[in-house]
Amino acid sequence: MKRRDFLDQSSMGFAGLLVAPNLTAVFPKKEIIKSLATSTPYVLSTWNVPQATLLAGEALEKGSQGLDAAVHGVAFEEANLLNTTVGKGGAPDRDGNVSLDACVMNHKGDCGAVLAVENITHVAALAKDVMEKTPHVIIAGAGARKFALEQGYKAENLLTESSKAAWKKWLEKGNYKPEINVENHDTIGMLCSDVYGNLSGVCTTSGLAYKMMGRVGDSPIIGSGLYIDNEVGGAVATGLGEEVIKTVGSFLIVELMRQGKTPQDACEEAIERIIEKQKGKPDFQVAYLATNKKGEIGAYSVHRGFSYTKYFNKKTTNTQSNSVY
Ligand code: SD4
Repeated sequence: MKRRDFLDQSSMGFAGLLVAPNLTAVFPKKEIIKSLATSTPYVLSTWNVPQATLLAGEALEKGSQGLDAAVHGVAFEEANLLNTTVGKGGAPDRDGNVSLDACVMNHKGDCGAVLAVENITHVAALAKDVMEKTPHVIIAGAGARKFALEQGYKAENLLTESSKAAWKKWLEKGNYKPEINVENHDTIGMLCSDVYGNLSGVCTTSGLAYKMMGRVGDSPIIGSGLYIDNEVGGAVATGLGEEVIKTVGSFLIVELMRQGKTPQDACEEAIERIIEKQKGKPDFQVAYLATNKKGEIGAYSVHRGFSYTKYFNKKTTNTQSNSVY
């Protein structure tokens, strides 16, 4: 029996019993923004990032492949000094180094990632270069920086004066605790469905503010921060990466969609997997955003405050997701 046939049958049979019951009663209205037949392009981004999402959408309208459009879109936030969670201007680690993580995955299932890279702003593009120009999937740290310089990327100081001042203030107490994130921008996970009906994605971040030096979160880990299966759909994550990695969140969501769940139900189940392991109400945020090949969208988070931006029909809109708490 082919794996697909097995999964189709199992979703109707015993696998259903293995699925944890939903903890919450809130089910948002299903939003379907395209049918497979129309191939109208669309973009979904974590958080409120209208400009990045618009740039990606416009590239798709001009016929860009999904991954090219996503890398182009997130580059705007990577260069945005006011965004302290992505690219240049990102918050540093506790030793004052800004180190960036990113990964990309395309409709063919090819992927690339860079981990803990210093001095390079456009790490999503660099992850794509790892995918396209090397025999590897992941390059980390000094090796990723070296590869970037060989490819012609500019070495830059990514620590801005304001990020430095905020870090110095943090050092006064040096009390490290992941914050519940309710900001209106953060790690960008972006999913692009192009005019060819193909799905690709990118995830780019400076990671947790004041992390330990060398700490890497979920964002550049294929299957955790991002996963695409062009037969099924794609998912991206934001929030406390350690919790996403423990449940391989984005891969889990795509596999749940493969078994027949809607993106919304799949995101809710992935969040519930995280919550089940906690004793009581978690003091961290995790959020997921997903889409399937029908163009259905799902978004869900542990705490209130997560929103996603959508580009469709030449317009961007920002939508608050539902949450457990
Ligand atoms: C990380 N997931 O490094 C990232 C951080 C993030 O919202 O997404 N913050 O764990």
